[in-house]
Amino acid sequence: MITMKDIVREGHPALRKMAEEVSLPPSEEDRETAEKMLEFLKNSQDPEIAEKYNLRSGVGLAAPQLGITKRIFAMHVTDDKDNLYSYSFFNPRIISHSVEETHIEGGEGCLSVDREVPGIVPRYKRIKVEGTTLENEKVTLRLRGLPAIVFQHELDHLNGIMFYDRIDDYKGKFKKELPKL
Ligand code: NB4
Ligand code: NI
Repeated sequence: MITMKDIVREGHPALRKMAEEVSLPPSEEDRETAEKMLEFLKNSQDPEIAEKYNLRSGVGLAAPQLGITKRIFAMHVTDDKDNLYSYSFFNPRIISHSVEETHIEGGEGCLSVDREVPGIVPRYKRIKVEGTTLENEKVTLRLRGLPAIVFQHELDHLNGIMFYDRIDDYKGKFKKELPKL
């Protein structure tokens, strides 16, 4: 199983690379990676398992965070109506997005960042996305609110972007505009 020691931290080059497309249908190895990533998220949200293995809780995890620079990420998160969005995606992308933006009130954190970085991270409020699932099915989803934010945070990892690159008043060398389609 994946634990915190498998997750690379800031400074690891994988976090700043553009991840490679996964060839489809996914290889057994890529499917196992994707499956383990989703399992990590479930474990991290289970109080007993999280305590036993010292897992920080997560709603998303991207392959570059395991040092694997491939376009794979997992999300396991519920929206405000308690709908569960539990997926591992290969080659996920945003098809279209709202003009309207949103953000998490208290800012974002990252399992690859062992410090708190205060500041608002602007995200699109609504996105239409597609990706290939563990079952090798191409799916299209409309996401809003937290699931949309999680998808954008994970997609950023596949493009070498860290959440603090997008903080309004952050003046680092990696400061990013939201992606133009
Ligand atoms: C990814 C998220 C950071 C902001 C918002 C939130 C948590 C992460 C990072 C957007 C994406 C991981 C991946 C949480 C969390 C709410 C739901 C259900 C019950 C506990 C769980 C806690 F853990 N971020 N952590 N950070 N990342 N909400 N929740 N709760 O997931 O670095 O790239 O179990
Ligand atoms: Ni992250």
